[in-house]
Amino acid sequence: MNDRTHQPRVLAMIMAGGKGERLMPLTALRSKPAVPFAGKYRIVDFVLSNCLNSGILSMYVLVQYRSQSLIEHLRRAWRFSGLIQDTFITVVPPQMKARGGWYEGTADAVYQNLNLIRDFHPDLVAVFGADHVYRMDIGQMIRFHLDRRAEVTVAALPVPLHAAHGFGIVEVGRGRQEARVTGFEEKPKQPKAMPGDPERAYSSMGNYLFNTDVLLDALERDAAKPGSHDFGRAIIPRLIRTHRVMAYNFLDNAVPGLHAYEERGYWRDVGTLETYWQAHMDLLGECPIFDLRNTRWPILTDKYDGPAASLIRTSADDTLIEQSSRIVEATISRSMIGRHVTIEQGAQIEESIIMDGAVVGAKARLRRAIVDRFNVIPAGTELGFDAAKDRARYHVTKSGLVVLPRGQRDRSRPSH
Ligand code: ADQ
Repeated sequence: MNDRTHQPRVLAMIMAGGKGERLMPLTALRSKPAVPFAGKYRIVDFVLSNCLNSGILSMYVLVQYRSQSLIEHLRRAWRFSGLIQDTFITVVPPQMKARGGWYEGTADAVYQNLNLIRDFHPDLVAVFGADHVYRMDIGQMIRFHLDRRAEVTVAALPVPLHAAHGFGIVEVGRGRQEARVTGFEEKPKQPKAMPGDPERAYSSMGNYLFNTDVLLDALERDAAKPGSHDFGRAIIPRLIRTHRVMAYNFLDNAVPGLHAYEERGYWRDVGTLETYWQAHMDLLGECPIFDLRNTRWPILTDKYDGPAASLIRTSADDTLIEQSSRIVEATISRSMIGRHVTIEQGAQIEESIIMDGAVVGAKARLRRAIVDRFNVIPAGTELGFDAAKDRARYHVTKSGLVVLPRGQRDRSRPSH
């Protein structure tokens, strides 16, 4: 501990190498943490903002697949002045140290960078994913970790049983053993419900706090073993047998400035196109489930100096519109319109996500569409009205969301 302040010295290792295959085609050219969200943000901005707002200012971001877009975003948006010692966000590319290839799982990604942890001398290492949309005061998890004399803490929350097979499922003790992790199973085929709550399972958020010595030792041992080198599959299940591993209930987290109408403990896995779209819908309405207008817990991203959006003879209801967009004689409802979007005369847009630089041609009709950046939709196009027709030409999800890939940037327009 730092003797002067008694504050633990915390280093964040942000795992941002996820492929995000279920988000295709949005992840055709970029990793999942680099996928745009809510207009100007990228998914990675949520974990980085949560760290920053929680006073964690030393962060390594571990990248892997298709990392160019992510690296460019971090360079533009997340430059630190370096005026204060040990404040940094540094991208760590795959090191190929231990073996010749890519990282073999999340634990391997951290293992191959153990020198960075040793050099920093942290008391605690926060190993966090970069794939979620959420708002979390990590300081509260740290206090929990210290109060409970935990050696490892796993952030967890109840999720509906039908979705739980996609998560690490946590079992905790009762009575005096409350919050102590007694079982952990990564993505079980038949997840167990929580005691007293048959509808939900207690799931790991993929965010962990480790005492540094425990992490170093666990990763060294793991590296010597065959099999998967993964926090969820190997490290956590092993550590619960030998160490004091606690589960921090995210629903106890209280973030400053939360509006009364918001969902307490908002956390969304945006790993599929359906959940990605749904998380955008959560931002809408008079009382959104997740309201980005929170000045006490801002979600930060790159600055953009474009002019205000202009709406000309347009009806836009329950819609978020970013800077520099120009919309003429259109009808828009329940949608997210990114920066520098052009929407032409007579277009109709409903429950859709239109990303930066896209063009929606005159009289086009879009319903439940996700349009990636710079895509140009010709005049008169209809999306979301005839599933069979859509399927013949576009990527369409089970529930009928139509997803258009990124187009090429028009060089006469800004890159943001
Ligand atoms: P998943 O998200 O399915 O489950 P994984 O694909 O390993 O697990 O990704 C975890 C994080 O690491 C993501 O942020 C991803 O971007 C990143 N990542 C993946 N491979 C990486 C690599 N090689 N290098 C760097 N970063 C990498 C995890 C846990 C579950 C938990 C869910 C919650 O394993 O127990 O329930 O998160 O969503």
